[in-house]
Formats: sequence, structure tokens, C-alpha cells
Amino acid sequence: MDNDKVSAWYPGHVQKAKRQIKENLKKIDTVIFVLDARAPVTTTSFEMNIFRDKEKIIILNKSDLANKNYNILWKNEISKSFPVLLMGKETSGKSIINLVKSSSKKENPHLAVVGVPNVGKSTIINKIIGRHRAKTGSQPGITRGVQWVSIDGIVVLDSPGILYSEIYSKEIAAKLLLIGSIPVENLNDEIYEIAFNIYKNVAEIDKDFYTFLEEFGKKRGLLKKGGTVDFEKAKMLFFKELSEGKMGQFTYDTDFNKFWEVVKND
Ligand SMILES: Nc1nc2c(ncn2[C@@H]2O[C@H](COP(=O)(O)OP(=O)(O)OP(=O)(O)O)[C@@H](O)[C@H]2O)c(=O)[nH]1
Ligand SMILES: [Mg+2]
Repeated sequence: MDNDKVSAWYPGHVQKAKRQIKENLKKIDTVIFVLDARAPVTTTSFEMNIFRDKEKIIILNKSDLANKNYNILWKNEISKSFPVLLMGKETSGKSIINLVKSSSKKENPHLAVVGVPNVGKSTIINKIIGRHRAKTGSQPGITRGVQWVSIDGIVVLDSPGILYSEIYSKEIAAKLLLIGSIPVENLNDEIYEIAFNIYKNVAEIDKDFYTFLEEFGKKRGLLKKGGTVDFEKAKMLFFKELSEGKMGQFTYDTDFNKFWEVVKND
């Protein structure tokens, strides 16, 4: 799938976010790459290379939705080359600020937060900035609306950078669906099927997609007029709830070598 096709899935704010990051690139010292702990390979963006010469920190976010054992394994693996923080709903902004300060050579490092859609960038920026958000003022000369917020010895760009994963395979698209990084609607049927099979393996479910959806649809009362299951609705709700962690905690990327391959390629 080429990049244009991928872009077409995302709304206009993506282009704006990208422009804002590029316009502020020179000022940025440190970049937080937000990855999804459920799929650290899939969410490592091919656009990472924009930040070649920056200090890099990795946050494995949504770890509360991922497999606990793999969380530790991934953290240990990634820490071989990057400062890394395992993060979930409960993690405080203070722990992020401390990691940025301890891993930066600069006095007042300028920080940007980037990652693929829906991975938790805004949540992280909000946690860092917290109640200080109200005190900010926009700087002249920078795109209107983009602000640098000074807090606790670091300076944060109050605008997330939205990056893309390179969707060169259906498996990658399927994993992005599983973690909610692409909209669940209007995907190719094959992608739903592949996504279900990945889920089926990690969740150790012994049903085919059709049977599973039929049971799910019945249980949730997603029926058509005649009383038959509305498969379309069942499919949408299932993938939505799965991506929000309502079906359990799963990790879909488990190959460490692949992680270093995608990082090296960038
Ligand atoms: N369970 C869980 N949910 C999270 C976590 N971080 C963010 N979320 C949820 O994930 C969804 C997306 O979070 P955002 O912070 O808006 O993600 P984003 O990367 O800014 O998304 P875009 O701007 O659309 O690219 C929201 O519903 C958040 O509440 C986390 O650590 N754990
Ligand atoms: Mg956001």
C-alpha cells in the first residue's frame, strides 16, 4: 500500500500536525516516540528518520492493555539502545519528565512527542503539561496555535507529531486494526480475517471468525430484523472493544529482531 492510500484514511489534522513538527524541527532536542506496547514493531514508524539527529526516548504506552510478561521483555530489550518507559493509564507525567531530564545532555531540553494515530500522544502531552497548560503563550514566528510549554526544566511542544507506520503488508494493517490505530470501518475483508486470526492465536480461541462473530452478535443483541446476527455490526463492535482492551490484555508483536530491523531501516 503506498503512502497516499494510507493518508487517505486519516483526517486533515494529520497534515497539520506533520507541518507543525517539521516547522519546529530545529528547536527540538529530544523526541519521545510513543509506541503501543501491544505492537512495538508495528507502531515504530518509518518516518522516524526525520529525527535522525535528535535524542530519542521510547514510551511503550497502553501497557495496561498488553500482556504483562511481554511488557517486561520488551522494556528490557528496547533499553539496550534507548531510554524506555513502560506506561499505562496510571503512569504520571512526573516519571516522563524525570526520564527526559536524566537522559538529556541539554540544560533545558526541548521535547516533542510523536507516534502513529491513536497511540496516546495527546494523553502523554497532557500528563506532562498538566495544569501548566493555561499559563502558556504562543511564540511569534511559529505556526499559530503551536506552543512551547516550559515545565520543570524541560520545554514541551504542545502539539503531537502524527507519524505513519509503513503499511507494506496486510499483517501490519491487521495489527493496526487490533490496536485501534486505523478506523475499523471499510477495510478489506481479508484484513479483518487476518486480524481475527492473529487475535485467535494470542487469545487461544478455538473458533473460526464466522462462528465467533455469530456468538458475539447474539450475546450483544446485534440482530437484524429477522432475528439473524448483523455481522457487519458485530465485526465493528468486536474490533472496537478488542482495541480498547475490553477483551483482555494481548501483545501482538513478539519478535525482538524485527524491532531492531525497523529501527535500523529508519
Ligand atoms: N488503556 C489506555 N488507554 C490509553 C492510554 N493512553 C491513551 N489511551 C486512550 O487512547 C485513546 C487515544 O489517546 P490520544 O492521547 O488521543 O492519542 P493520540 O495519539 O493523541 O491520537 P491522535 O491525535 O488521534 O493521533 C484515548 O481514548 C485515550 O484515553 C493508556 O496508557 N492506556
Ligand atoms: Mg492527539
